[in-house]
Amino acid sequence: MSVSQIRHDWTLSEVEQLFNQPFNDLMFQAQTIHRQNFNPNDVQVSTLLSIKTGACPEDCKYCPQSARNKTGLAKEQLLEVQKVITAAEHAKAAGSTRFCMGAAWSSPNDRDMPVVLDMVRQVRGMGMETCMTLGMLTAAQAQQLGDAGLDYYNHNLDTSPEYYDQIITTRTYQDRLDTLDYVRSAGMKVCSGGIVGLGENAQDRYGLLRALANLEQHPDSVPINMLVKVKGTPLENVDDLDEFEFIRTIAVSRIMMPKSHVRLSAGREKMNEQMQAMCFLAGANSIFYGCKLLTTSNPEESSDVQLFKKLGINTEQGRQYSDEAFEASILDAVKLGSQDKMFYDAAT
Ligand code: SAM
Ligand code: DTB
Ligand code: SF4
Repeated sequence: MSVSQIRHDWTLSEVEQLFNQPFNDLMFQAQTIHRQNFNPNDVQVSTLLSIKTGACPEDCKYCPQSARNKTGLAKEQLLEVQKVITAAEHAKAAGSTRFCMGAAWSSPNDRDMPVVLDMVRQVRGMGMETCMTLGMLTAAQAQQLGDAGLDYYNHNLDTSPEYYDQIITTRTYQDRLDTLDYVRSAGMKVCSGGIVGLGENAQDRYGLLRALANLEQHPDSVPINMLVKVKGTPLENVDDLDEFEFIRTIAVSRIMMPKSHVRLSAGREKMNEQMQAMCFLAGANSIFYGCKLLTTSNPEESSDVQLFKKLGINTEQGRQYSDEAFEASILDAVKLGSQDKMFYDAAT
């Protein structure tokens, strides 16, 4: 089997074996596959903006925006388009290439669609990639977004099918899969991942990654979030997930979905530089950039710039190295075990 073969038939025991191999072997395998598919020193950066905050009717136990969770979050109406454009301009000036707009909706109301579509057109008109996460969509809403030029739609599976009803009861796993189908059918790219550290067990992490990788087509972008524990949510006191387990989750995502961007997502504020560097080594090649996620904080832009400088990371400019010659040379290097050939020089 080629190490970067695209598969959609993973079994739980195969995922378990990937997770539980010695850490160094796992990291080597993930980094090898990463290098077959991407420039290892490029990281894509996306900036988030909450375009409608709080009072969400869904009961997601992790979420500060659910109306059932008493988090003291101020509820806001849908933002005016001009405010969204101003935030996108700031993000672009700070070096972000994708602008991701999120709304605390169960699903968008048709009467809000014209405003949302206007946001897509205008942000795209600024030369940024666009992403939205608005909850469940109908096929018709997905088509409208696709026709307006939305590049990506984010809709996470969140956790394994087995653990799901411990976390959300107001929409089903199948509802989520249906939205992902509508997004694909409307010609948009799919951004779908999940959260770890929800109190799930290891089998649930295997199940989440298996559900993502066994989709008919791998998501183009796979956000892996570490739970941000927010006071007033039912998960505020859940035990911390071991950091190596988080890094292993990134590495296994990279191996199972070799050509997808794996995003080191929420939770970075609590991670030190070395931990983040390990995540990049494990194959993460995207982050949320900007001092705020949707409602919680994220590292300052300046500290991310410093970290990238220390690590020699470039923000991605659409360069990908997936051509056969590059892949063959990397495979040769792996076979020979040659360190010299393994390391790609970001500056060339
Ligand atoms: N309301 C829409 C939905 O849920 O489909 C879109 C916005 S929602 C906030 C997007 C994603 O953010 C969720 O699916 C979840 O994976 C992630 N998220 C929300 N709260 C989080 C938290 N406290 N820690 C980590 N990730 C979180
Ligand atoms: C995703 O997977 N993570 C982002 C984005 N998609 C929309 C959201 C993280 C939210 C963290 C909690 C907050 O800031 O409200
Ligand atoms: Fe609402 Fe999305 Fe938060 Fe769930 S994750 S409560 S759907 S905003």
